[in-house]
Amino acid sequence: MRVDVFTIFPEYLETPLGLSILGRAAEAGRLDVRLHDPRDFTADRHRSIDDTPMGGGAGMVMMPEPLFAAVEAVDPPRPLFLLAPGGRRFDHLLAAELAGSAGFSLLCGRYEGVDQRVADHLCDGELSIGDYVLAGGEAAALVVIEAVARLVPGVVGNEASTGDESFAGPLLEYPQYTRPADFRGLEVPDVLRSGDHARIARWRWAQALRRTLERRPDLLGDRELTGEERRLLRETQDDAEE
Ligand code: JF5
Repeated sequence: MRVDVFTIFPEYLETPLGLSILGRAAEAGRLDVRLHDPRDFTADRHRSIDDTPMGGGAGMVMMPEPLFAAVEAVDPPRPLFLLAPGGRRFDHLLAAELAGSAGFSLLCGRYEGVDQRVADHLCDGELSIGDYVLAGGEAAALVVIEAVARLVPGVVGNEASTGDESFAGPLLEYPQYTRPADFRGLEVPDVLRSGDHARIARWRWAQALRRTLERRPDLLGDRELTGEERRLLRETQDDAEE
């Protein structure tokens, strides 16, 4: 998968792209992230990438020339998304869609914004990672790349580990524990030490369902619980009250 990123701060992304899952994916040849600095495509002496808002007002706006020049010179994989608070909300479904493609590209906005002609005539769409304003799109680009990359086949070593996790299915994750069984008197639930795999699977499903009902009922939509789910909650009532 190829991902091209247009950013005036390529250094912002370099280190995280070389670490952990993203670094290994790059080394394995499964992920090819290319960083492009629009400043390298400026024509003027000062290598300007921003200018004052036409019509007046505070702050600076990213100029169209260097952004168009950079994207046209590179001819990056499409779609090209502008990262901005007003975009389509990025979520697991879109991440999975992008993970199944050959590639895509991201343009990081900065300052008070980007000349509207960039959004309208250069990009294919806008993506938002949430309802808050960042200083620039770089952190959002990293979120998108990481969420997509780990769904690309072969990137996360354990294929099973991305399938049944939160947001892949309709439920939140069940709680995980590791050794020691007793940490400062805080004990790992007995069921997980029982070796009874059917019971463990049922307990985990109950926990996931309970957590989802408590923390994110919106994920269940307006559907009724199935008979099996209601039985499960009743069966594991005691665990919940521990
Ligand atoms: C940006 C103008 C881009 O702030 C963001 C953002 C928030 N959610 N998703 C992205 O992007 C940077 C700020 C101002 C354009």
